[in-house]
Amino acid sequence: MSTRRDLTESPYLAAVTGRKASRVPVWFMRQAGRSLPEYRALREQHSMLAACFEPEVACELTLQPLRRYDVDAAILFSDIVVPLRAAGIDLDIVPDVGPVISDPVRTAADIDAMKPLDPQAIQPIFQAVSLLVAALGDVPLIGFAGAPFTLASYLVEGGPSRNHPRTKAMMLAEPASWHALMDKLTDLTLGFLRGQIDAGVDAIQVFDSWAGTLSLSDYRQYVLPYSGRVFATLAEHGVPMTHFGVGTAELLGAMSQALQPGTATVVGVDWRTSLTDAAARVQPGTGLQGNLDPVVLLAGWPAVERAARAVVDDGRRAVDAGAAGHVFNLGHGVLPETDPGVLTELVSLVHAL
Ligand code: 1CP
Repeated sequence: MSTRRDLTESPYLAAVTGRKASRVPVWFMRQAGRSLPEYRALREQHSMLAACFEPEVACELTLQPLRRYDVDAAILFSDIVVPLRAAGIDLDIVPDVGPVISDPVRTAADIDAMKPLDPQAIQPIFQAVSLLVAALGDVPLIGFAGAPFTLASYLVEGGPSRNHPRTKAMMLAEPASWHALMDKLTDLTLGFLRGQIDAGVDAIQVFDSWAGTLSLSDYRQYVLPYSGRVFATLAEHGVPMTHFGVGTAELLGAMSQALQPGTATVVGVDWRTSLTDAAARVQPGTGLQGNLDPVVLLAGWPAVERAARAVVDDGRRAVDAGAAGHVFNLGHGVLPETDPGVLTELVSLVHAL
C-alpha cells in the first residue's frame, strides 16, 4: 500500500474537492487511444487486452497524451472489462467493435458460476498504477471502473448493444437473477477500485456509460442501490469520486445521490444538458465535469473555440448556481478521427480563459 502524493496545488484536485482552482482544469475521456499515432504504433505490437495486462505498456499508453497535452490529470490506460477478465470470464476487446464475451451470462446458473476477482490476475493493473504514481510528478492520476449496470450490459448482451434488450429483460422479468448479478458485479467493481486506490490513484471515475438507456424509476430500483454501494464503501478512503454516464439528463439527480454527499463528489455530464441545468439537478455540494460535444472537435477551430468558451462560461454559471466546482472535459470520449493538434489548442484555450 503506497501513500498518496501531496498534490495540494493540482487544479484538478482543487476543483473536485470544492476548492478554488488556479485555472479551469481540463482532461479528456479517451485522451489515450487511436487519435494518437504513437498509440497506434505501440498497439501494433500488443492486443488491447495484452496492453492492459502489461504494466510497462499500460504505463506508457497512459503517459503518451501527457507529452502532447498540458492536461490537468492522467487516466489509467485500462478498460472497464479488465476486472471481468481477471475474474475468469472469457472475453476479448475486438478492434472497431469493443468488448465481446464468449459465453454471455443469461441464466441463474451462469450467474452462480461467476467467480470473484482473482487477486493474482489483477495484480498487473495495480503495478501499472504504482509505475505511474512514480512517473507522473505533480499530475494526478485518475483510476476508474465500469459501474455494475454497464458491466452487466456487456455480460448479458455479449457485446456492445444499442437497446440492451436482454439486459432489460433480465432486469424486469427475472429480478432475483438481476439482483444476484448486480451484487457480484458490485463486488468486482469494488475490488478493482480498491486495488487502484491502494496502489496510489488520486481520484476515481465510475463509468456508467449506458445507464442513460434506463427510465429514472428503473434506474432507481435496479441500479442505484448497487452504484450507491460502490461509492458508500469507498467513501472512507477520502479519494474524490466522479460518476459519469451518457444520455443521463433525467438521471443526474439520482446519479448524484448514488455518490456520497459530504465527500468530494463530481457528476460527469454529456453535451445534451447544460452545466447550469445539471447544477440544479444534482445534490448540493456536487461538482460537475464536462461537457463539450466530442463531434464538435471535427468541425474546425472556429466551432471548437466557440463551443469551448460556451462550456467554460456555463461552468462558471453552474458554480455560481451552487456546483462545487467545474472540470472541463468532453461529454464523452475523444473520437479516433480527432486531430490531436486541436486538443493541444483546446487545452491552451481553456487554461487561458
Ligand atoms: O484514455 C482513456 O480514457 C483511458 C482508457 C480507457 C477507458 C477509460 C479505455 C481504453 N476504455 C475505457 C473505459 C471504457 N471501456 C468505457 C467507459 C467509457 C466510455 O463510455 O467510453 C466503455 C463503455 C468501454 C468498453 C469499450 N472498450 C468500448 C465501447 C464499446 C461500445 O459498447 O460501444 C470500446 C471500443 C473498447 C475498447 C477500448 N478501450 C480503450 C481503448 C483505447 C479502446 C479502443 C481499442 C483500440 O481499438 O485501440
